[in-house]
Amino acid sequence: MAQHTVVGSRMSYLSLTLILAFSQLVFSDDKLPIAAHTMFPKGFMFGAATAAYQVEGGWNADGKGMSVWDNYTHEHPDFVALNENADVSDDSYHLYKEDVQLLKTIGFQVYRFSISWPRVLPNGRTSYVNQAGIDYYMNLIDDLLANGIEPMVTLFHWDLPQALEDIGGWLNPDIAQLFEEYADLMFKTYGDKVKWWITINEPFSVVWFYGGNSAGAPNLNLHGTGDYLSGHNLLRAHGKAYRLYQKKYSHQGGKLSMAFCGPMCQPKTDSKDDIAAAERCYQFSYGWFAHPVFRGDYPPVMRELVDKNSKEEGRTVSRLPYFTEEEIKEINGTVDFFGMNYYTTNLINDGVIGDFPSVTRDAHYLTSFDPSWPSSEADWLKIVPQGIRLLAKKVKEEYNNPTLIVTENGYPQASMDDYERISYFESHFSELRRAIYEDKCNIIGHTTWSIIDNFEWRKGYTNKFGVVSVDFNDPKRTRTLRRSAEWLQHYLAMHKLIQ
Ligand code: GBH
Repeated sequence: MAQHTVVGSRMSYLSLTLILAFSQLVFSDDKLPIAAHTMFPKGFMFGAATAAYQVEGGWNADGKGMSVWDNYTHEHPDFVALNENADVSDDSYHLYKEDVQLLKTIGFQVYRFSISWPRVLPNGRTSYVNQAGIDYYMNLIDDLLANGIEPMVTLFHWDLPQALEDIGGWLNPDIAQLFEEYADLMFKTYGDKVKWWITINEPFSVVWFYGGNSAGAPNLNLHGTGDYLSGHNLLRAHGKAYRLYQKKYSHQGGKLSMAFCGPMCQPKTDSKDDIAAAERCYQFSYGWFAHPVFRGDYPPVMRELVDKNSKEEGRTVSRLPYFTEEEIKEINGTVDFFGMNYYTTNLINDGVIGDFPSVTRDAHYLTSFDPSWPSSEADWLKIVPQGIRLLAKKVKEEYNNPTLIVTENGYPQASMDDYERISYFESHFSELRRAIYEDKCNIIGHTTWSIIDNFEWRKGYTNKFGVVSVDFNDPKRTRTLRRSAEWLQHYLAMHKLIQ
């Protein structure tokens, strides 16, 4: 691993730190003038995030089973930019200790990573456990703890066991029980050491893998049906895993959530129609999954629109499944905090495109970007820092100010001198502090996406989200700190001074 020392500006950073830390101490929270809002509150957790399929490699090592991504990228190489796959990727399966040292060097306190379901359960079921897979995550967790870093574990970040996809994957109602059994094994095995759990990463992304726009494996494109069905079972699975934890593992004292996602939806104009369209956009993305777990059942506007359209299409059964009363209760109240992924914002106006049936048509809105928003190396990601504050405020209002952790936030830039990424984090941190101090949102942490460059799904290795770069042509997968990693190192050192 490349060694990096931060030189030169250390003294000036230190004096700045003392001034900032002092200003934090002399003003009480309420009185704090905006100019002094330069630091996060004491105890705020900073971390970094990855996901198993994106970093691990070792796709068939030591008894691991196939995931849908292994299968799909092998069967359809052209699905991914430059025909890449993540058979090796960062090789974190073998190099995880380097990742832990990077986290430590930069000063992160939390590492959010995911468990590959088929690595621990090659067939997806608990009837056969792959001990080597169990050991891998135990070693990673132990190494994190030995280095003073807290693990935050995602159970499902898109790499479903192919064996379960073969019986319908998230479309098969049995998946809820199978997920519960997998979660049970994970809580039992790692729960003494892991206190932060994310059951499902971005359910709102997963539904597109079943319902359209060719976003990812298994790429079924069942527009307007597969999306709602998979979403339904994702919620049922989450609910069961949470209730199981409550029943069997509450003595472990962990906190559970999902990582909700969208883009943030901002009305294009202040017309009534566009404001209502932006609200529909929110309820059909973040709200789709947050409403059932924070308030019970689907957002009323989703229920109404999908039922209405289904009927108009001559269907006797709504494309959006119904929960039983029992399920509504089982799923409601199953999060201990709001895991919030935020990258960007879309402008939303009233209107409709595409063919029925589809989520996009049901939600009845059009998206665009404000031309003043700076672009990035990913076409979907414009820089809109105020969006993270507006979203946090929306979450506060919708769900009675829940504890909130930004579970993903990051920027793609390949250059080693990645000043735009620094500016992205600087501006998003600043907006987050305003959400905390001015809007009184209960935000307690932030995990940066990502610690290292990794397999960016359909974009392969062409979008680089790491604050640390990885040389994918080097068999050793040499990791090198970018400028942003050095900037974070200073920033986190300052933050530690007020702890
Ligand atoms: C997150 O999704 C994921 O959790 C993470 O695994 C990923 O690496 C990270 O973002 C960075 O992308 O290619 O135009 O069809 C964020 C939500 C939804 C953003 C799908 C990209 C694809 C847009 N993502 N979207 S496009």
